[in-house]
Amino acid sequence: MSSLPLHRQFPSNFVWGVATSSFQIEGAAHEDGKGESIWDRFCQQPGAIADASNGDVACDHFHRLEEDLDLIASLGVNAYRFSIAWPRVQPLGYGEFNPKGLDFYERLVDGLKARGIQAWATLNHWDLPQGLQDRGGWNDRDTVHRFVDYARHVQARLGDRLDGITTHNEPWVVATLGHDQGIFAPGIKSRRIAAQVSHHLLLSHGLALQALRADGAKSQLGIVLNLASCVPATAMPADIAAAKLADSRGRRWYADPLFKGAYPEDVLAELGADAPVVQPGDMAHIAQPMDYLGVNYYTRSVVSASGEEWNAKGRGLPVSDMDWEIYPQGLTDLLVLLKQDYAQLPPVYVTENGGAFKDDAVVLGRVQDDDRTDYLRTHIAAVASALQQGVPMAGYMVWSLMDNFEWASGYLKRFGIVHVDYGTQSRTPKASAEWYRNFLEAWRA
Ligand code: GBH
Repeated sequence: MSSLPLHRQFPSNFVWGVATSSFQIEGAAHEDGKGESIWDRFCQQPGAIADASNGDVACDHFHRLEEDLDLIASLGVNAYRFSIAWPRVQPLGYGEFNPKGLDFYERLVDGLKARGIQAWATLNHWDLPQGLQDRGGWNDRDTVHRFVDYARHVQARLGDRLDGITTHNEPWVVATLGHDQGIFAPGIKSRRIAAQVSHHLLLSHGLALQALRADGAKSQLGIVLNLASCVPATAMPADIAAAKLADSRGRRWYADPLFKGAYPEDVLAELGADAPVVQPGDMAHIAQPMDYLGVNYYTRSVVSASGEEWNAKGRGLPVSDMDWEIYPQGLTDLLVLLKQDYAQLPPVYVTENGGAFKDDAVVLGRVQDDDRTDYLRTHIAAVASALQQGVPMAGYMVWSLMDNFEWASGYLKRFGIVHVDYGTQSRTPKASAEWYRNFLEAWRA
């Protein structure tokens, strides 16, 4: 533990940001030639979204760009992480590009640059064009090549002004929640398809990196993984083995191919005939060197051999409004583990971290979300601790800039450091936003 104040534990070139994604904030679902995404479609499925809502309006960010740019700048961050909606840029995901599609993102990026804020763009934060889903989606190998075309198109227009480009946000979520559990779009329930999808996501990442570099990339290129530290529920050997397998499924299945060019043997064995079809050369494509790794961290994962869910709340442990345990030490443990396991580990950004809390009440113009402030402060301290242990930490971004469409939870869960009143679309920075601003001011001084 360092005795320096927290803000002094980070170097002056550290990247501090807030993050969002296209589907969760933009709205304008049918404007300027935008095509349908698999999330537009999924929201129509009865029972799929807790409050039966959709992304048609969301935070109306598409129409409130200038106001939101000023809001971002007011926080004192030096980076903003957002995503580009593929169906805006190429309505069907194949064929014609929409000439208007990138206008909005160009205004966004130029607005960030004018305010001295780095622009970090994610190409796929889950809103795949429905047109591609109709052709098999990520299960179809052709989608890999369609993604590379789309990535090149974005870079050709914006690449000179993007500080970072992320190929995919959380491929585990797309594969497992979208294609195995079916609780996220496109709502498929097949372990075999999910495994193939994960391979195609990784392959498209590697091929996109190669293509973007061949085109003269000026941005830092990488991927964002959702990672948890996995710990056994007890010291019983069976639980220890179960935790090891859970770590292989969630972390190593993605990070090993990226950094070591191979899928972990234990998961391959578990999948058996459901293992993905891997063509010669695929693994080498996937293992392209990256300029950075993005890590999204929310909670740890406590694993038991019985498969019984770890009920943190029932055990009296602190949880957020998602019922995810609040466990900052897990972030340090995870980052240290990455450094231990991967000799090639590039600079690491925590690209998402934050919590949902019940704070939808604006009282006299204030939202007093002390629970969120505590969450952010303790997790930033966990990053500082990883830095001291030699992990090449380069940045930290809060999820999220503002309350938004929380996927299957609809608008019922609020992750923002800025409150959104969905009736009026008025934005109110919460106490946590003030804390973050003050923290960054101290760090800059
Ligand atoms: C991220 O997903 C997304 O990138 C972002 O769009 C989203 O809004 C944000 O997080 C908040 O959800 O399921 O109880 O076992 C995070 C997805 C969250 C999936 C933690 C795994 C483990 C807890 N991950 N979750 S649990």
